[in-house]
Amino acid sequence: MKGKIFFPAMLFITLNAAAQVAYSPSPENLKAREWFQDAKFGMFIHWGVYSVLGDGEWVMNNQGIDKQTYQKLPAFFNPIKYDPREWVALAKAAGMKYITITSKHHDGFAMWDSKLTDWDIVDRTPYGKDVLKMLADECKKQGIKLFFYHSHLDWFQENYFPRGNTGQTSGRPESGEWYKYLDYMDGQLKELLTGYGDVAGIWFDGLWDKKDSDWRLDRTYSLIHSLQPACLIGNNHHLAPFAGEDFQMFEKDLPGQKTTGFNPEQKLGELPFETCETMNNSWGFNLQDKNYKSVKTLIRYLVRAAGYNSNFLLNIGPMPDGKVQPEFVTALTEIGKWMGKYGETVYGTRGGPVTPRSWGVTTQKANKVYVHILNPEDNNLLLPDFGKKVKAITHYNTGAKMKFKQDAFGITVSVPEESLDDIDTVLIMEL
Ligand code: FHN
Repeated sequence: MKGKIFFPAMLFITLNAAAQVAYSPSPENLKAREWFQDAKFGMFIHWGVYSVLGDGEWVMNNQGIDKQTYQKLPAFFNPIKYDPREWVALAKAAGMKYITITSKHHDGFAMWDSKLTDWDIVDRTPYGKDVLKMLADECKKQGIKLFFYHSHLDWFQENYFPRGNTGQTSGRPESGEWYKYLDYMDGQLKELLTGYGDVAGIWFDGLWDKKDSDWRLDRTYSLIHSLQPACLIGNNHHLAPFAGEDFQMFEKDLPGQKTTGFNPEQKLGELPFETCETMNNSWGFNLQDKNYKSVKTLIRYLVRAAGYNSNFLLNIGPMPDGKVQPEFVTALTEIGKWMGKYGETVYGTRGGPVTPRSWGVTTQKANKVYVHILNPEDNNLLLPDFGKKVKAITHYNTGAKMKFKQDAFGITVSVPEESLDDIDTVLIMEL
């Protein structure tokens, strides 16, 4: 790895120099990327010992809890109602095709039976079971793919030193061996990639905590791809993708939209996209957060994401007893009903020929373009010309033929008031 930094073009980009050099994705990996883009909709799960406090996954940092005190938490984590069958069934009922669960969040706690530490669910909690293994087995049974969210950032390990911008109150000594930490992280990833069946992807997060460090991404990414070539690597570093990554993610934002402040430097790459969002305002279980987004808002986010050629990863933060809060279950079930009806216009599509507009988005599959009108602005909709002859336009719900005209100015289609749907009015344009 070190030798690569002599490459003049890379000298000034520390992280690029550390990424998987000369990465050429395997055929299995390319196939997995296609699958990923077709799948479109996944369930994000933030679950850990922090859930006990009902104050989100950043509670250790935000409440300034030191390591000593935080270690009391696992004793209260006893999710006796955890039933992976229910979780997977819920994801499927919502129309989701994959699950991405936190194997380790920033508190460093391993949600599987790690042999490299006792800071894990089997060694420290009264529950004593490997919840990831249980979930992996169930996903396999129910035919849904599993990704692991894995935090680079670790507020617990002493070797995570020099420390980054967060976790300053954890009470760790002012010393540590950085490369030992990276060895430990790679060792844990190896456990996940060798003991849990096919892992559809690793979703990294937390690199932004120390973005100028030598993260040795080359070694980590190569390890993952050598163990499971089809495993898709994504990294929520909020920058343009590095070599060795297989998809690009956006947090609480559609690709290229820098509305949240998370992604100011983020550039769009060529890889498949995914955007993630919360159902209220929290990732990990938050007892007081009642800011639930409506089903309509969430469906529209999913549709917009598809129009931006992106997947949508929608988060739940299960409760410490292992149940998913009823508000989430209800909303996901409703979304699933909508997907049952409109799935054709989302799954297997790519961003359509008309780029996202204020009125909505387009998606496309073969010779069909799905026009999703989310904010109708007029009774006539003008689509810019995209160089293809339109044969017919029909209303997705009713099958009614829509009046339209195609000329040098584009395609004008009449969308009368009575044809509008409150969530999404979909028209099929046949090319
Ligand atoms: O700090 C995390 C946060 O807890 C959560 O996991 C989200 C999910 O995208 N990502 C991080 C912030 O970028």
